[in-house]
Amino acid sequence: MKKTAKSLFLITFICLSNLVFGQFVANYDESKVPEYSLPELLVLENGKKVKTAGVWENKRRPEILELFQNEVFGKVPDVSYELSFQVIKDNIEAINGKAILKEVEITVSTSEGKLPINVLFFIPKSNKPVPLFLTLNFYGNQSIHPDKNISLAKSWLRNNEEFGITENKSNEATRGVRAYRWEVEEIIDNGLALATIYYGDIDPDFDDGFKNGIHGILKDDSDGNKNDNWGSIAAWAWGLSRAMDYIVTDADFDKDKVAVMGHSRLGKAALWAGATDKRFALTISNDSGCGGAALSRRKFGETVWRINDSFPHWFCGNFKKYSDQESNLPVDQHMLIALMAPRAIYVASAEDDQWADPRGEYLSTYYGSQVYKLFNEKALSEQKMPNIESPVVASKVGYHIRKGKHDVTPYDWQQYISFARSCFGLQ
Ligand code: GTR
Repeated sequence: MKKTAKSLFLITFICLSNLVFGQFVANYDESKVPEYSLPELLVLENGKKVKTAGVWENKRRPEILELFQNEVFGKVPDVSYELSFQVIKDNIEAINGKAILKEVEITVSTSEGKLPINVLFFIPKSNKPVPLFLTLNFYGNQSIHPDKNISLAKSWLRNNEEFGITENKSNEATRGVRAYRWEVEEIIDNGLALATIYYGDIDPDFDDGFKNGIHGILKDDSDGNKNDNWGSIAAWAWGLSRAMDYIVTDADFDKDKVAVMGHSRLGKAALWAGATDKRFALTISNDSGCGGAALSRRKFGETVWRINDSFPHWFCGNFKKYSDQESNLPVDQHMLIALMAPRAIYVASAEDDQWADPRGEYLSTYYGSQVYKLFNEKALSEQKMPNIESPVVASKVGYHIRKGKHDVTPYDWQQYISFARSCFGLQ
């Protein structure tokens, strides 16, 4: 065999055996990114070009939203539910007297049962309604800050040796274990509030055939099609909207200035929340990667096959059709970014987080931002990736890539705070 034929044979063999034996080798080589063409953002399904904000809003946006719903994240069941809000803690001095701590229990009730979701707020002392960041967290509200007044998470928690979490339960020792990811004082000092929910309160993050969490009490198979049933990301996004249902009723907050923010899988959820709920004025995706801000067709780092294989419960059944078949996807993630327009969007990556494909995250922000021109707002002008720690901002669209690993750092928060302040007219 010639040398090239031999290496071709070897590559094919490795690829096939990886697929057969379920192993996965991520591509981190830019020269091996397949050629791809993205689905047209500004062309209607009937082939007509989208030239006005009106056609975008009334025709193209609903088309794209429906595609993401049916093929990627899944549909929220069309089942009625009731919400009740109970303020369980209020007016507790926090953050060296600069803020107050409040907790609200949202209860979702359906004919199948009840689900409590606990929302923690840190609110700067102010005599007028304040803007806020609404976020999800990975290890319980008590993990984001050592304040002893924060209620411990009651729902299922992922075991974590480092944090002393065993038997899937929170405990006193988990207070503040993730505090380094949350710039609470900086947020408060800048006149914004912070709200957070433990994501497991909405839907525990493991595959149990959708029996627990909100999936267990809000379900509808009446159309006989299970393939477009909502996955966990759609459930977490739905939970963020229910928190928004409360926020709009509370005079402490300026409901027109709410930013939804999330990291990693919770960044995917924040993006879907921003896309499905126009009450969010700003959406922030921190290192959200595959199924979030990164273009799927690049197959760089984590791919659709890999994410469906590792986390079958995150997306809907239909998304499995696109495992290793990205070019058949009727959407790509630049269209998810575009769904935010003309509201604000900020996407962030980390240099060492190649698994999340920083370049793919930037490119989808760049391509998606083109829709802002229809609203006479600026789009990102450079297709070229910005330099490390040199954020690019085009009025309602922002992006940065920072040094370091997959994480949320003070640098990230500084950019979010400053972008939010500028979007919300605080400077
Ligand atoms: C990884 C997953 C990513 C990202 C991350 C996280 O294992 O492959 O898509 O969501 O988890 O959420 O921390």
